[in-house]
Amino acid sequence: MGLPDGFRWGVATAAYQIEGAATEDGRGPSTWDTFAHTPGRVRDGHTGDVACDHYHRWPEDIALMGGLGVGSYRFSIAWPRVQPAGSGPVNPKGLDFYGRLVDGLLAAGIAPAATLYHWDLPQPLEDAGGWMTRDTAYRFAEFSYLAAERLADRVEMWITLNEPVVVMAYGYAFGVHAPGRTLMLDALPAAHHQLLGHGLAVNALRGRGAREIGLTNHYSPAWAATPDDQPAADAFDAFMNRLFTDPVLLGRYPEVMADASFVRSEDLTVIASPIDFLGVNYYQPTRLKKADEGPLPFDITDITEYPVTGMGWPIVPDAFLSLLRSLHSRYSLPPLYITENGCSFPDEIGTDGIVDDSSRIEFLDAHIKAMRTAIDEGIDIRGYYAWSLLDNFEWSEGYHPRFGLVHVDYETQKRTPKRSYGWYRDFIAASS
Ligand code: GBH
Repeated sequence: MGLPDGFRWGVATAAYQIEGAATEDGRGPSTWDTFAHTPGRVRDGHTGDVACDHYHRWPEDIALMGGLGVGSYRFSIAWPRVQPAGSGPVNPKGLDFYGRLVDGLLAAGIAPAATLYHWDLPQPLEDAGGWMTRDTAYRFAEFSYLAAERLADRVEMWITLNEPVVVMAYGYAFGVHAPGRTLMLDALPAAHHQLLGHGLAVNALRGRGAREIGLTNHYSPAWAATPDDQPAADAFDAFMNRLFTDPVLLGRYPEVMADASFVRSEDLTVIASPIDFLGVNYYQPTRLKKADEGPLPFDITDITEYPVTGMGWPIVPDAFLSLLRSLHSRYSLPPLYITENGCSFPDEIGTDGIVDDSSRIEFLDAHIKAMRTAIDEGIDIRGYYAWSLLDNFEWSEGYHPRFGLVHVDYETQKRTPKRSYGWYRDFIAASS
Protein backbone atom coordinates (compact mmCIF):
# COMPACT_ATOMS: atom_id res chain seq x y z
CA MET A 1 0.00 0.00 0.00
CA GLY A 2 1.02 3.58 -0.45
CA LEU A 3 1.95 6.05 2.21
CA PRO A 4 -0.59 8.51 3.56
CA ASP A 5 -0.74 11.81 1.68
CA GLY A 6 1.69 14.37 3.02
CA PHE A 7 3.84 11.77 4.77
CA ARG A 8 6.93 13.59 6.06
CA TRP A 9 10.39 12.18 5.54
CA GLY A 10 12.86 14.02 7.69
CA VAL A 11 16.12 14.12 9.57
CA ALA A 12 16.66 15.04 13.22
CA THR A 13 19.35 16.69 15.34
CA ALA A 14 19.59 18.39 18.75
CA ALA A 15 21.14 21.72 19.75
CA TYR A 16 23.91 20.67 22.13
CA GLN A 17 24.96 17.84 19.84
CA ILE A 18 25.65 20.01 16.78
CA GLU A 19 25.62 23.77 17.42
CA GLY A 20 28.86 24.54 19.24
CA ALA A 21 29.25 28.33 19.84
CA ALA A 22 28.74 27.55 23.50
CA THR A 23 29.45 31.05 24.77
CA GLU A 24 28.47 33.08 21.74
CA ASP A 25 25.79 35.76 21.47
CA GLY A 26 24.89 35.63 25.13
CA ARG A 27 24.23 31.88 25.47
CA GLY A 28 24.31 30.80 29.12
CA PRO A 29 25.69 27.50 30.43
CA SER A 30 23.53 24.40 30.50
CA THR A 31 23.83 21.26 32.59
CA TRP A 32 25.56 19.62 29.61
CA ASP A 33 28.28 22.29 29.51
CA THR A 34 28.92 21.71 33.18
CA PHE A 35 28.81 17.93 32.87
CA ALA A 36 31.04 17.72 29.80
CA HIS A 37 33.59 20.05 31.41
CA THR A 38 33.75 17.87 34.53
CA PRO A 39 36.71 15.48 34.09
CA GLY A 40 35.76 11.84 33.74
CA ARG A 41 32.16 12.39 32.70
CA VAL A 42 32.41 12.26 28.90
CA ARG A 43 34.68 9.86 27.05
CA ASP A 44 38.06 11.49 26.28
CA GLY A 45 36.91 14.78 27.77
CA HIS A 46 34.93 15.72 24.66
CA THR A 47 32.53 18.67 25.00
CA GLY A 48 29.94 20.40 22.83
CA ASP A 49 31.92 23.65 22.77
CA VAL A 50 32.43 23.45 19.01
CA ALA A 51 30.57 20.29 17.97
CA CYS A 52 29.64 20.55 14.25
CA ASP A 53 29.81 24.35 14.39
CA HIS A 54 26.26 24.30 13.08
CA TYR A 55 25.63 27.68 14.72
CA HIS A 56 27.76 29.17 11.92
CA ARG A 57 27.41 26.52 9.23
CA TRP A 58 23.61 26.19 9.23
CA PRO A 59 23.24 27.42 5.62
CA GLU A 60 25.51 24.60 4.43
CA ASP A 61 23.55 22.15 6.57
CA ILE A 62 20.23 23.31 5.14
CA ALA A 63 21.73 22.82 1.68
CA LEU A 64 22.57 19.23 2.68
CA MET A 65 18.94 18.72 3.70
CA GLY A 66 17.82 20.24 0.43
CA GLY A 67 19.99 17.71 -1.40
CA LEU A 68 18.32 14.90 0.51
CA GLY A 69 14.89 16.16 -0.42
CA VAL A 70 13.49 15.90 3.11
CA GLY A 71 10.15 17.53 3.78
CA SER A 72 10.91 18.33 7.40
CA TYR A 73 13.79 18.95 9.79
CA ARG A 74 13.59 18.25 13.51
CA PHE A 75 16.00 20.41 15.52
CA SER A 76 16.00 21.63 19.09
CA ILE A 77 15.94 25.12 20.51
CA ALA A 78 18.59 25.64 23.20
CA TRP A 79 16.85 27.08 26.25
CA PRO A 80 20.14 28.62 27.50
CA ARG A 81 20.43 30.62 24.28
CA VAL A 82 16.92 32.01 24.61
CA GLN A 83 16.85 32.52 28.38
CA PRO A 84 20.43 32.29 29.63
CA ALA A 85 19.36 32.25 33.27
CA GLY A 86 16.49 29.83 32.66
CA SER A 87 14.02 32.51 33.69
CA GLY A 88 13.71 36.22 33.27
CA PRO A 89 14.70 38.24 30.23
CA VAL A 90 14.99 36.85 26.74
CA ASN A 91 18.32 37.01 24.97
CA PRO A 92 17.19 38.38 21.57
CA LYS A 93 20.33 37.18 19.77
CA GLY A 94 19.59 33.64 20.86
CA LEU A 95 16.10 33.74 19.40
CA ASP A 96 17.44 35.44 16.27
CA PHE A 97 19.50 32.36 15.49
CA TYR A 98 16.39 30.18 15.39
CA GLY A 99 14.57 32.85 13.40
CA ARG A 100 17.29 32.66 10.72
CA LEU A 101 17.28 28.87 10.78
CA VAL A 102 13.50 28.63 10.43
CA ASP A 103 13.43 31.17 7.59
CA GLY A 104 16.22 29.26 5.84
CA LEU A 105 14.30 26.01 6.15
CA LEU A 106 11.09 27.50 4.83
CA ALA A 107 12.95 29.04 1.89
CA ALA A 108 14.22 25.53 1.10
CA GLY A 109 10.71 24.08 1.35
CA ILE A 110 11.48 22.16 4.58
CA ALA A 111 8.93 22.17 7.41
CA PRO A 112 10.54 23.12 10.75
CA ALA A 113 9.83 20.75 13.67
CA ALA A 114 11.19 22.29 16.87
CA THR A 115 11.93 20.43 20.10
CA LEU A 116 11.91 22.71 23.12
CA TYR A 117 13.85 20.54 25.52
CA HIS A 118 16.53 18.15 24.29
CA TRP A 119 18.40 17.90 27.61
CA ASP A 120 20.16 21.27 27.85
CA LEU A 121 18.69 22.71 31.07
CA PRO A 122 20.02 26.18 31.95
CA GLN A 123 22.56 25.62 34.74
CA PRO A 124 20.99 28.20 37.10
CA LEU A 125 17.80 26.14 37.11
CA GLU A 126 19.74 23.00 37.97
CA ASP A 127 21.44 24.89 40.79
CA ALA A 128 17.94 25.55 42.13
CA GLY A 129 17.07 21.82 42.03
CA GLY A 130 16.54 21.18 38.31
CA TRP A 131 13.79 18.74 37.36
CA MET A 132 13.60 17.56 40.96
CA THR A 133 11.89 20.88 41.65
CA ARG A 134 8.32 21.72 40.70
CA ASP A 135 9.26 25.27 39.81
CA THR A 136 11.25 24.06 36.79
CA ALA A 137 7.98 22.94 35.17
CA TYR A 138 6.66 26.51 35.30
CA ARG A 139 9.93 27.90 34.01
CA PHE A 140 9.75 25.48 31.08
CA ALA A 141 6.22 26.60 30.19
CA GLU A 142 7.37 30.21 30.24
CA PHE A 143 10.32 29.46 27.96
CA SER A 144 7.98 27.57 25.61
CA TYR A 145 5.70 30.58 25.44
CA LEU A 146 8.61 32.89 24.62
CA ALA A 147 9.83 30.61 21.84
CA ALA A 148 6.33 30.36 20.35
CA GLU A 149 5.82 34.11 20.60
CA ARG A 150 8.68 34.49 18.18
CA LEU A 151 8.31 31.39 16.01
CA ALA A 152 4.79 29.96 16.15
CA ASP A 153 3.80 31.52 12.83
CA ARG A 154 6.56 29.60 11.03
CA VAL A 155 7.22 26.39 12.96
CA GLU A 156 5.04 23.52 11.75
CA MET A 157 5.43 21.13 14.69
CA TRP A 158 6.35 21.69 18.32
CA ILE A 159 7.77 18.89 20.44
CA THR A 160 7.84 19.83 24.12
CA LEU A 161 10.25 17.27 25.60
CA ASN A 162 12.64 14.78 24.07
CA GLU A 163 12.73 11.45 25.91
CA PRO A 164 11.96 12.51 29.47
CA VAL A 165 12.73 8.92 30.50
CA VAL A 166 16.39 9.35 29.58
CA VAL A 167 16.63 12.57 31.58
CA MET A 168 15.10 10.88 34.62
CA ALA A 169 17.03 7.62 34.35
CA TYR A 170 20.42 8.60 32.94
CA GLY A 171 20.50 12.15 34.31
CA TYR A 172 18.97 11.85 37.79
CA ALA A 173 18.87 8.14 38.68
CA PHE A 174 22.11 6.61 37.29
CA GLY A 175 24.23 9.75 36.81
CA VAL A 176 25.68 8.92 33.39
CA HIS A 177 24.17 12.00 31.74
CA ALA A 178 23.90 15.59 32.98
CA PRO A 179 23.31 16.60 35.71
CA GLY A 180 25.02 13.39 36.89
CA ARG A 181 22.90 12.67 39.93
CA THR A 182 22.58 9.13 41.31
CA LEU A 183 19.23 9.23 43.07
CA MET A 184 18.07 5.82 41.82
CA LEU A 185 14.38 5.39 42.70
CA ASP A 186 14.33 8.80 44.35
CA ALA A 187 14.59 10.31 40.86
CA LEU A 188 10.85 9.90 40.20
CA PRO A 189 10.02 13.57 40.84
CA ALA A 190 12.21 14.36 37.80
CA ALA A 191 9.74 12.36 35.70
CA HIS A 192 6.70 14.06 37.16
CA HIS A 193 8.04 17.59 36.90
CA GLN A 194 9.04 17.09 33.27
CA LEU A 195 5.58 15.75 32.46
CA LEU A 196 3.95 18.63 34.32
CA GLY A 197 6.20 21.00 32.37
CA HIS A 198 5.06 19.26 29.18
CA GLY A 199 1.37 19.76 30.04
CA LEU A 200 1.85 23.40 31.02
CA ALA A 201 3.86 23.98 27.83
CA VAL A 202 1.12 22.43 25.67
CA ASN A 203 -1.29 25.04 27.02
CA ALA A 204 1.21 27.89 26.71
CA LEU A 205 1.97 26.92 23.10
CA ARG A 206 -1.72 26.60 22.22
CA GLY A 207 -2.35 30.02 23.74
CA ARG A 208 0.39 31.44 21.54
CA GLY A 209 -0.99 29.98 18.33
CA ALA A 210 1.28 26.97 17.84
CA ARG A 211 -0.01 24.53 15.22
CA GLU A 212 0.78 20.86 15.91
CA ILE A 213 1.96 20.16 19.45
CA GLY A 214 3.25 16.88 20.84
CA LEU A 215 5.75 15.04 23.00
CA THR A 216 8.56 12.69 22.00
CA ASN A 217 9.12 9.56 24.06
CA HIS A 218 11.80 6.92 23.89
CA TYR A 219 10.45 3.37 23.84
CA SER A 220 12.38 0.19 24.40
CA PRO A 221 10.33 -3.02 24.18
CA ALA A 222 10.94 -5.07 27.35
CA TRP A 223 11.88 -8.72 26.84
CA ALA A 224 11.91 -11.16 29.74
CA ALA A 225 15.08 -13.29 29.78
CA THR A 226 13.05 -16.31 30.98
CA PRO A 227 9.35 -16.73 31.81
CA ASP A 228 10.34 -16.26 35.47
CA ASP A 229 11.68 -12.83 34.61
CA GLN A 230 8.37 -11.51 33.27
CA PRO A 231 7.74 -9.41 36.42
CA ALA A 232 11.15 -7.75 35.89
CA ALA A 233 10.27 -7.00 32.26
CA ASP A 234 6.90 -5.59 33.34
CA ALA A 235 8.59 -3.38 35.93
CA PHE A 236 11.02 -2.04 33.30
CA ASP A 237 8.10 -1.39 30.97
CA ALA A 238 6.26 0.52 33.71
CA PHE A 239 9.26 2.67 34.69
CA MET A 240 10.79 3.29 31.29
CA ASN A 241 7.87 3.26 28.85
CA ARG A 242 4.42 3.53 30.43
CA LEU A 243 5.43 6.08 33.08
CA PHE A 244 5.75 8.67 30.33
CA THR A 245 2.77 7.71 28.19
CA ASP A 246 -0.02 6.54 30.51
CA PRO A 247 -0.38 9.94 32.23
CA VAL A 248 -0.38 11.78 28.88
CA LEU A 249 -2.82 9.51 27.04
CA LEU A 250 -4.75 7.80 29.86
CA GLY A 251 -4.63 10.52 32.52
CA ARG A 252 -3.19 8.22 35.17
CA TYR A 253 0.18 6.98 36.31
CA PRO A 254 1.20 3.32 36.50
CA GLU A 255 1.52 1.82 39.99
CA VAL A 256 5.18 2.81 40.31
CA MET A 257 4.11 6.43 40.76
CA ALA A 258 1.02 5.72 42.87
CA ASP A 259 0.70 7.78 46.05
CA ALA A 260 3.73 9.94 45.25
CA SER A 261 3.61 12.93 47.60
CA PHE A 262 4.83 15.36 44.91
CA VAL A 263 1.90 14.58 42.56
CA ARG A 264 -1.05 16.92 43.10
CA SER A 265 -4.46 15.68 42.00
CA GLU A 266 -4.91 18.49 39.45
CA ASP A 267 -1.54 17.74 37.81
CA LEU A 268 -2.84 14.77 35.86
CA THR A 269 -5.43 16.93 34.12
CA VAL A 270 -2.65 19.26 32.98
CA ILE A 271 -0.40 16.39 31.89
CA ALA A 272 -3.25 14.81 29.92
CA SER A 273 -3.93 18.01 27.94
CA PRO A 274 -4.79 16.90 24.40
CA ILE A 275 -1.82 16.62 22.05
CA ASP A 276 -1.86 16.59 18.26
CA PHE A 277 0.71 13.83 17.83
CA LEU A 278 2.98 11.50 19.75
CA GLY A 279 6.65 11.36 18.78
CA VAL A 280 8.22 7.89 18.96
CA ASN A 281 11.97 7.34 19.21
CA TYR A 282 13.04 3.75 18.73
CA TYR A 283 16.52 2.22 18.81
CA GLN A 284 16.49 -1.24 20.40
CA PRO A 285 14.68 -3.69 22.71
CA THR A 286 15.96 -4.40 26.23
CA ARG A 287 16.21 -7.82 27.89
CA LEU A 288 15.47 -7.98 31.60
CA LYS A 289 15.99 -10.41 34.42
CA LYS A 290 15.23 -10.37 38.14
CA ALA A 291 17.53 -8.08 40.05
CA ASP A 292 20.18 -9.88 42.08
CA GLU A 293 20.55 -6.95 44.42
CA GLY A 294 20.13 -3.18 44.54
CA PRO A 295 17.11 -0.91 44.61
CA LEU A 296 15.69 -1.61 41.14
CA PRO A 297 13.22 -4.44 40.44
CA PHE A 298 15.10 -5.48 37.26
CA ASP A 299 18.56 -6.01 35.82
CA ILE A 300 19.40 -5.41 32.17
CA THR A 301 21.03 -8.37 30.45
CA ASP A 302 22.59 -8.62 27.00
CA ILE A 303 20.75 -9.55 23.83
CA THR A 304 23.34 -11.58 21.95
CA GLU A 305 21.47 -13.35 19.17
CA TYR A 306 21.14 -10.33 16.84
CA PRO A 307 23.68 -8.24 14.95
CA VAL A 308 24.56 -5.04 16.78
CA THR A 309 25.32 -1.41 15.89
CA GLY A 310 28.53 0.39 16.79
CA MET A 311 27.00 1.13 20.20
CA GLY A 312 26.47 -2.60 20.74
CA TRP A 313 22.70 -2.13 20.46
CA PRO A 314 20.89 -5.13 18.93
CA ILE A 315 19.33 -4.55 15.50
CA VAL A 316 15.74 -5.84 15.71
CA PRO A 317 13.34 -4.21 13.24
CA ASP A 318 10.60 -6.64 14.35
CA ALA A 319 10.74 -5.14 17.83
CA PHE A 320 10.00 -1.76 16.25
CA LEU A 321 6.90 -3.24 14.59
CA SER A 322 5.75 -4.88 17.84
CA LEU A 323 6.29 -1.61 19.67
CA LEU A 324 4.04 0.24 17.21
CA ARG A 325 1.41 -2.48 17.51
CA SER A 326 1.48 -2.44 21.29
CA LEU A 327 1.18 1.35 21.46
CA HIS A 328 -1.79 1.06 19.10
CA SER A 329 -3.49 -1.59 21.19
CA ARG A 330 -2.86 -0.01 24.60
CA TYR A 331 -3.85 3.58 23.80
CA SER A 332 -6.29 5.55 21.77
CA LEU A 333 -3.42 7.20 19.93
CA PRO A 334 -3.12 10.58 18.29
CA PRO A 335 -1.21 10.47 14.98
CA LEU A 336 2.35 9.18 15.44
CA TYR A 337 5.58 10.56 14.09
CA ILE A 338 8.74 8.49 14.28
CA THR A 339 10.88 11.36 15.54
CA GLU A 340 14.13 9.34 15.76
CA ASN A 341 15.46 6.07 14.45
CA GLY A 342 18.99 5.33 13.36
CA CYS A 343 22.31 3.76 14.25
CA SER A 344 25.99 4.50 14.78
CA PHE A 345 28.89 2.75 13.12
CA PRO A 346 32.59 3.64 13.13
CA ASP A 347 32.27 5.19 9.67
CA GLU A 348 35.49 6.27 8.01
CA ILE A 349 36.24 8.02 4.75
CA GLY A 350 37.84 5.48 2.40
CA THR A 351 40.86 6.17 0.21
CA ASP A 352 38.37 6.71 -2.63
CA GLY A 353 36.75 9.50 -0.58
CA ILE A 354 33.59 7.40 -0.02
CA VAL A 355 32.03 6.54 3.34
CA ASP A 356 30.62 3.10 2.65
CA ASP A 357 28.05 2.66 5.43
CA SER A 358 26.06 -0.17 3.91
CA SER A 359 25.11 -1.39 7.40
CA ARG A 360 23.27 1.89 8.01
CA ILE A 361 21.40 1.50 4.73
CA GLU A 362 20.29 -1.98 5.77
CA PHE A 363 19.28 -0.70 9.20
CA LEU A 364 17.19 2.16 7.84
CA ASP A 365 15.63 0.07 5.10
CA ALA A 366 14.58 -2.68 7.52
CA HIS A 367 13.14 -0.25 10.08
CA ILE A 368 11.26 1.74 7.47
CA LYS A 369 9.79 -1.52 6.16
CA ALA A 370 8.64 -2.38 9.70
CA MET A 371 7.02 1.04 9.96
CA ARG A 372 5.28 0.57 6.64
CA THR A 373 3.85 -2.73 7.81
CA ALA A 374 2.41 -0.89 10.81
CA ILE A 375 0.92 1.74 8.50
CA ASP A 376 -0.60 -0.97 6.32
CA GLU A 377 -2.17 -2.45 9.44
CA GLY A 378 -3.94 0.84 10.05
CA ILE A 379 -1.63 2.59 12.50
CA ASP A 380 -1.69 6.32 11.82
CA ILE A 381 1.97 7.28 11.28
CA ARG A 382 2.58 10.57 9.51
CA GLY A 383 6.33 10.93 9.31
CA TYR A 384 9.77 9.42 9.87
CA TYR A 385 12.89 11.31 10.94
CA ALA A 386 16.25 9.59 10.61
CA TRP A 387 18.70 10.19 13.43
CA SER A 388 20.80 11.95 12.39
CA LEU A 389 21.64 14.40 9.61
CA LEU A 390 25.22 14.80 10.83
CA ASP A 391 27.70 12.86 12.93
CA ASN A 392 27.55 14.69 16.25
CA PHE A 393 28.28 14.83 19.98
CA GLU A 394 26.84 11.56 21.29
CA TRP A 395 26.47 12.65 24.93
CA SER A 396 28.66 10.64 27.34
CA GLU A 397 30.27 8.86 24.36
CA GLY A 398 31.58 12.12 22.92
CA TYR A 399 32.34 12.20 19.19
CA HIS A 400 33.24 8.51 18.93
CA PRO A 401 29.90 7.12 17.71
CA ARG A 402 28.87 8.34 14.27
CA PHE A 403 25.11 8.47 13.74
CA GLY A 404 25.04 10.76 10.69
CA LEU A 405 23.97 10.37 7.09
CA VAL A 406 26.73 12.92 6.64
CA HIS A 407 30.25 12.37 7.96
CA VAL A 408 31.83 15.25 9.87
CA ASP A 409 35.60 15.75 10.12
CA TYR A 410 35.89 17.52 13.47
CA GLU A 411 39.31 19.01 12.60
CA THR A 412 38.18 20.75 9.43
CA GLN A 413 34.36 20.68 9.84
CA LYS A 414 34.20 19.21 6.36
CA ARG A 415 30.91 17.45 5.68
CA THR A 416 31.01 14.32 3.49
CA PRO A 417 27.69 12.68 2.60
CA LYS A 418 27.89 8.93 3.27
CA ARG A 419 26.45 6.28 0.95
CA SER A 420 23.37 6.21 3.20
CA TYR A 421 22.74 9.87 2.31
CA GLY A 422 22.44 8.97 -1.35
CA TRP A 423 20.30 5.97 -0.48
CA TYR A 424 17.88 8.04 1.64
CA ARG A 425 17.73 10.72 -1.07
CA ASP A 426 16.79 8.18 -3.74
CA PHE A 427 14.39 6.45 -1.38
CA ILE A 428 12.56 9.69 -0.58
CA ALA A 429 12.39 10.61 -4.27
CA ALA A 430 10.92 7.20 -5.08
CA SER A 431 8.38 7.36 -2.22
CA SER A 432 7.00 10.82 -2.81
C1 GBH B 1 18.42 9.38 21.56
O1 GBH B 1 18.47 8.75 22.79
C2 GBH B 1 18.63 10.84 21.78
O2 GBH B 1 17.40 11.54 21.66
C3 GBH B 1 19.64 11.44 20.88
O3 GBH B 1 20.01 12.69 21.37
C4 GBH B 1 20.82 10.50 20.76
O4 GBH B 1 21.90 11.06 20.08
C5 GBH B 1 20.35 9.27 20.04
O5 GBH B 1 19.26 8.72 20.69
C6 GBH B 1 21.41 8.19 19.89
O6 GBH B 1 21.80 7.71 21.14
O7 GBH B 1 23.08 0.21 26.15
O8 GBH B 1 21.67 -1.50 25.20
O9 GBH B 1 21.17 -0.65 27.41
C7 GBH B 1 18.53 7.36 22.77
C8 GBH B 1 18.25 6.74 24.11
C9 GBH B 1 18.75 5.20 25.74
C10 GBH B 1 18.86 4.48 23.50
C11 GBH B 1 19.66 4.13 26.16
C12 GBH B 1 19.72 3.31 23.93
C13 GBH B 1 20.62 2.10 25.89
C14 GBH B 1 20.70 0.78 25.27
N1 GBH B 1 19.04 5.59 24.40
N2 GBH B 1 19.58 2.97 25.32
S1 GBH B 1 21.73 -0.37 26.08
